[in-house]
Amino acid sequence: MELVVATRNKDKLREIKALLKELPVEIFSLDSFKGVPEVVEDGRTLEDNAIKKAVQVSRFLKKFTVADDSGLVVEYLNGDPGVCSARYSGEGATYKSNNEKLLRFLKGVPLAKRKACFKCVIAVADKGRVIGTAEGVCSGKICFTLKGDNGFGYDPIFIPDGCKKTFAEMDPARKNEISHRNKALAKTKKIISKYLSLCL
Ligand code: ITT
Repeated sequence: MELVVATRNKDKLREIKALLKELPVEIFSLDSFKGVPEVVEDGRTLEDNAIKKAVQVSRFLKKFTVADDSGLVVEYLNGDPGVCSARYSGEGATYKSNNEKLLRFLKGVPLAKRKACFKCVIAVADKGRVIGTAEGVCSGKICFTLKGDNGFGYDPIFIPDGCKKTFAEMDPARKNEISHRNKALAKTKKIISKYLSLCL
């Protein structure tokens, strides 16, 4: 069976493929198809955007689709960057410019006030219809400088609770064991299994 992951983010796709490796599905990203219209991520929440991506792509490609919308929620910044995580530092934002902006905004803030969490919402859709959504959260704090070369996005500045290393300093398999994406995908697998057995 084929499963489309409605993303062009290769880092995200790598993690999703690793986390779904035991499912009997062949995974494709949007890069495998020509002419898929860009989905405007203008929702107010991660869930809005995940649903919008999954529904539009599954309708266009007529294929079973999952979409991941995720972000970093920083308590001291009233929840920013949140749903705007990808474009936090504006037009042409990069992982580096986003991390630098965040650290600048937290300059002088002590560790006890640097609480944050990653949130991941996955939406599952088939032929333009939502089958279900699943959320995963990983809590931690923002450190003071970028550390580590693994992972992507905000991984170099995020230390999960109970850990001493940032996500970017960890082995990728360790991040996958405890991440927001793992938690959301564990629930997603149940949604997919249930739906597929109903469709058999
Ligand atoms: P698609 O919409 O094509 O899937 P995107 O990069 O635009 O790709 P999002 O809209 O979900 O994805 O934006 C999420 C941003 O949050 C992403 O670009 C990263 O900067 C950050 N992010 C998401 N998951 C992350 C993770 O596991 N570790 C670090 N940063 C992450």
